Amino acid sequence: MTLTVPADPGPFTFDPATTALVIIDMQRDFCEPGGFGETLGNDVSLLRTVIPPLQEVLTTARRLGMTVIHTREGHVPDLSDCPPAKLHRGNPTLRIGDPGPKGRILVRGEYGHDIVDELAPLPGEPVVDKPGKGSFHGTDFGALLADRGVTSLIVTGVTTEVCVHTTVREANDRGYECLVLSDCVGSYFPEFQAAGLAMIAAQGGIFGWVAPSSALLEALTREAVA
Ligand code: C5J
Repeated sequence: MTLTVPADPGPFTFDPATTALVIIDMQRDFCEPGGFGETLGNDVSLLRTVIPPLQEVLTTARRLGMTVIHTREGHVPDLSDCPPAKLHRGNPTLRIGDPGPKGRILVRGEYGHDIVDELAPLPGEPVVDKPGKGSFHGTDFGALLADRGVTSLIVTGVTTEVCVHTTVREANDRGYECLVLSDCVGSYFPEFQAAGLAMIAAQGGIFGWVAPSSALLEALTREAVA
């Protein structure tokens, strides 16, 4: 079954049976006050705007039995998987591993590291813990996709220009077709949001396709009715 979504730079065609909804790093550490994002001086409310449309996409994907994969950026408690360059870079109020209001910043197992309640994974939905910005680096993400016969990705989450972009670039190089949902990805910087989306679809879709979630939902709803 092939579905078509009107997208930029042109129609995105996919088969829901071989497509995964990928939800990148919708963690309290990025989306709620007191986490990693806020320690870097960011306004986390900008990221929270993606939660309602993403909830709708997630509900529909689950109803249709599509593969859903969540990711979380973070580090093991002894920080042995955190390169010094990442640990010491910038001037945050709290560094990775420091105790914060939601537990140790960006450390696996801590409350702040986990996914926001609104998008909590269901039992059986894979959660990929990644030490870097990309979802393939240092993880079993590629193997999970291969095991499930996935060839296309619908990419959502935060932040557009960092972990979403890195994942889409990694996926593109590995031959996956990626549709990025413009209202289901978010940035602390409106200008990066606009540029990040434009860069994906530019040059005939150099990294993939971009469409609003309404366009995907329309295609999936037609599938559910058919
Ligand atoms: C960042 C991410 N921005 N998930 N991580 O550090 O995009």
